[in-house]
Amino acid sequence: MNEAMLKYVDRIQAGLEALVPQMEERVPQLGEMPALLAKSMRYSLLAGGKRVRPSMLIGAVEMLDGPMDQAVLPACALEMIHTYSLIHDDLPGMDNDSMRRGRPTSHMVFGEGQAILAGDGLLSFAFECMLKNALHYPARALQHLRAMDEIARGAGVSGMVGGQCMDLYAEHNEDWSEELLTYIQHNKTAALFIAALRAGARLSDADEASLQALTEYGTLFGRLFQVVDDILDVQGNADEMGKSVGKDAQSGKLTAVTRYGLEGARKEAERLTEQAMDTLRPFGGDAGFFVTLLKDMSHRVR
Ligand code: GRG
Repeated sequence: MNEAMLKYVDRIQAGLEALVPQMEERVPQLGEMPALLAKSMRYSLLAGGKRVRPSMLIGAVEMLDGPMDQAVLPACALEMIHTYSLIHDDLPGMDNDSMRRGRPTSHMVFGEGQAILAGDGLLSFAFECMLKNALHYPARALQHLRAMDEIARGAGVSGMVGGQCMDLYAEHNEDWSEELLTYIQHNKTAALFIAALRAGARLSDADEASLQALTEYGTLFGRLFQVVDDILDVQGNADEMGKSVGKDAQSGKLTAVTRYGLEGARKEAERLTEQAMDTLRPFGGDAGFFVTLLKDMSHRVR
């Protein structure tokens, strides 16, 4: 993990700890979250993910001279949404995985029903926390609502949920077009990175040109992230990745590797890296964090 990211991750970790605290196990009072739900939410949330998406949100705010103190909560909320997506993605009805973030998956520990609820809980709690935060800054409520709008759309039906829908669809259909693969990469994976960057830009009152450049970076970075994940599914190590590998071809998934082969996917990763680097030009030396993030990502498959 690079140095700037470590600095962000400390704040994110502290924010998450405070938002979903450990609770005493007893029958909950009216209006209280059950300790069991807090436990299953914390189990996945604090299992040591890389925190790339929330770091990107805070990184965008820092690059654009926005209010860093107001960015931590939306960043934590974004990580809750990402964690919910991982819990649901691992369920028997989706990818049916038993390991995630180096631990048994939520449904292996808490059972399928409680795992579904841990995901539902994280998704709804993320919006509850962001709304509370927006109300805490009445003079800047519009910026917070705009940031929430970016996150809601990135996570939703025309974003991540839409991408996951087409990912599952492709497992049972022969229509493996380039267009479908791009849709899946863009929506299932890139949409949350784009949302992180655009939410950071909204909190910072960024101009249209910066929003556009960050959208392009998020799109290319997110597609690269997915292609790297596809390559590592073939050549990666389960211990290092904290999840099972070698499942994509077996379960008939449409990925850069199953569509173009390993060499084709590597070339695609190089192309996406170069294009993403170009999108950072308007930010000059201020974009150091995003340059490093991109280099770290592309080096994972070199
Ligand atoms: C269930 C609505 C819904 C969506 C699921 C996130 C997702 C969409 C699917 C995960 C499948 C997958 C392996 C995608 C590859 C890209 C990805 C999102 C990897 C996991 O993200 P990391 O590497 O994970 O940032 P950590 O644990 O570090 O946060």
